[in-house]
Amino acid sequence: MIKEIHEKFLRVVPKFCLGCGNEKIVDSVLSAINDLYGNTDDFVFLSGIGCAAWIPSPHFKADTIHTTHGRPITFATGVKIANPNLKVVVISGDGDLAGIGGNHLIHAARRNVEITTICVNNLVYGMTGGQYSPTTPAGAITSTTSAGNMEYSFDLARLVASAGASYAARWSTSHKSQLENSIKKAFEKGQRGFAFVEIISPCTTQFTRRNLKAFNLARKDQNLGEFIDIEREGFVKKIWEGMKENPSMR
Ligand SMILES: Cc1ncc(C[n+]2csc(CCOP(=O)(O)OP(=O)(O)O)c2C)c(N)n1
Ligand code: SF4
Ligand SMILES: [Mg+2]
Repeated sequence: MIKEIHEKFLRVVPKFCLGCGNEKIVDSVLSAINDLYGNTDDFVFLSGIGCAAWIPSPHFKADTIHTTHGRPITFATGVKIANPNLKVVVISGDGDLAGIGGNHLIHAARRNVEITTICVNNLVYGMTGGQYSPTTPAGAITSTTSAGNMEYSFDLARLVASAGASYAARWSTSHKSQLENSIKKAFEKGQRGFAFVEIISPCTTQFTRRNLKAFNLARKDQNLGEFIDIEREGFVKKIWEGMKENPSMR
């Protein structure tokens, strides 16, 4: 089945480092789309910069926008405002979405912008050499924390839930069926509000080999599951309703 899904949805078969979870995430996202919709006709995928940002672009045979570092949510908000009928999906990394783009993440959640965001949390800046990120567990060894990370990490799914999102969940790449169900839910919820799925997928090249202990600690600290699932009026819907009632808003 996955072979047919690859033929149907991929321009090129992804090649990440050996053991990298990004290939599993490609499969989970595409399987969820295939089950729910059978095609990507109404989708626009946006990503920032980093290994995770390569998941949709250039791989997906679909409309994709590879944006600048930290900014995919801002572009996604613009796309959704321009055409609210589209399914707008951001797929990017922890550094991109919670480091340089952290402010956009919390404000999109606060505004309840109708987009789906999938954050691949590999616990470091993978692409640029394994520097520590805002989600690196305390004590972890990275290329910039050789004596152990002195900082505490964000609990991303809870952060986004408390900022105002309609949906927030966290799974790991080892939880295939729960992850795919959450992605499906986030596609549907993302048409009515801000929907967020964090995927724990430690960078095998830059993180796991140095940090088996810290990774196990991180797993114990950060529970998996759904952290919020509510209905609130979305930002883009309000903008379009406002424009109908008050044409001077246009
Ligand atoms: C403005 C800007 N600053 C820094 C960089 C360098 N840079 C590229 S990717 C990246 C980190 C990406 O980390 P993450 O989003 O976690 O993606 P990963 O590679 O770990 O999947 C950085 C700092 C850049 N491209 N642009
Ligand atoms: S550097 Fe890390 S995140 Fe990037 S492809 Fe390799 S294993 Fe995956
Ligand atoms: Mg990362």
